Amino acid sequence: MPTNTQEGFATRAIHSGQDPLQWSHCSVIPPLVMSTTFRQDAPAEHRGFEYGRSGNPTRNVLEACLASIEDAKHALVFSSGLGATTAITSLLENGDHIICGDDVYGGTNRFFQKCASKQGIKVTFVDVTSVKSIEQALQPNTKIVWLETPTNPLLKLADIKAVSEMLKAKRPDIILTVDNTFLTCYFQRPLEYGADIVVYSLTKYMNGHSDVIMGAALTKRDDIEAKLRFIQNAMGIVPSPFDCAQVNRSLKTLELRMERHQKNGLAVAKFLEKHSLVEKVIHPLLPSHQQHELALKQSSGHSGMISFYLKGDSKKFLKALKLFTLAESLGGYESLAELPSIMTHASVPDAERAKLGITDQLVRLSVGLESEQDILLDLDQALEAAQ
Ligand code: P1T
Repeated sequence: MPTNTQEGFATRAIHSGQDPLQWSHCSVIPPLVMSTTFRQDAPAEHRGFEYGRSGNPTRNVLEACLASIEDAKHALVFSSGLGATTAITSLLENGDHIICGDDVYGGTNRFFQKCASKQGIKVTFVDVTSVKSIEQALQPNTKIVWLETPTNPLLKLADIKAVSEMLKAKRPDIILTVDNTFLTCYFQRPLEYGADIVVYSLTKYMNGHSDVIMGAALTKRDDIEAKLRFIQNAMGIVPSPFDCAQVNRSLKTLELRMERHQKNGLAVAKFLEKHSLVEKVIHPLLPSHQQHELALKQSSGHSGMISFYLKGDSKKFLKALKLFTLAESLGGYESLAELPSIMTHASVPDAERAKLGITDQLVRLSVGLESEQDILLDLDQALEAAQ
């Protein structure tokens, strides 16, 4: 018999926070509580819930389950991934400074450049593959270092442990935040490497069914939780109970889905790497990836995210796809393809995009859970059409 004291990932995803005995009716599936308000026994005397924005039983279940699978102490969910980003940024004051990776989701870049700046928050974008670049960008008013790893869309990696160690030595007051959307806690555990906050677009792999927009922030720190809990309610960036129930259901299959995304994604990466019309494939588990060793050290696998440079006409390629859907977003069971330069990353200023290499030849794939052979056949015929 195994002697593990901690339950396995899938067991926790299925059961954490969901003991039927906590509800008088003992429903096996957590109840979906849609009520926006809760009866009080006497003025300001309630049984844990007063108003749906401040707290909701279905939301609590999801937050408990998320905290368990991430090995965080606290999880807070928000109305979108960018809602979580807004909440975390609201920890700062006018005049504070953020260091953010230069290759991040276009909406994150836009939020920092166009919204956070209006609150008087300064942002420096740096290449987070280099700990030195981050160290050199530190300012006395720096309050957050924001890493996305792997990055969107170029799948570059930041060494979370090395960044955390540098910050602990130089500036332990700085909050290290890691966007773990591309890998999920199934493949990568930033808190174990010293991150203070893990942030998610739950819209992606965590929900995995492309039918919910939601975000989350997870932390082991009570001080950060207390501030974010206040912000969640006071700023009103909350998701609906229905959406919470959807994501909670989706987490049950996270392990199964991630394994299959990884298998299909790797098959696609190997196929593309051998194809004459493909200039370069970016996938952290390919030995050709510039940080392959770090990928093996820092994560236990990779999702279905792949980017590649095409020699042919990328618009013709995308139009010719039949099984893959041309659409933004990622992490759902269905395969998606997109052109970051004019879709997900159109809001990144032209010069920055050019510097990073987000050209019109760069295609991003979110490889889904369909049959491997059908995925490969579709790519093959679309590559033919792109000649
Ligand atoms: O869409 P939303 O739930 O608000 O999440 C924003 C977000 C945050 N972090 C990462 C790494 C992301 O990829 C995203 C959203 N990304 C897309 C919609 C996309 O197609 O890349």
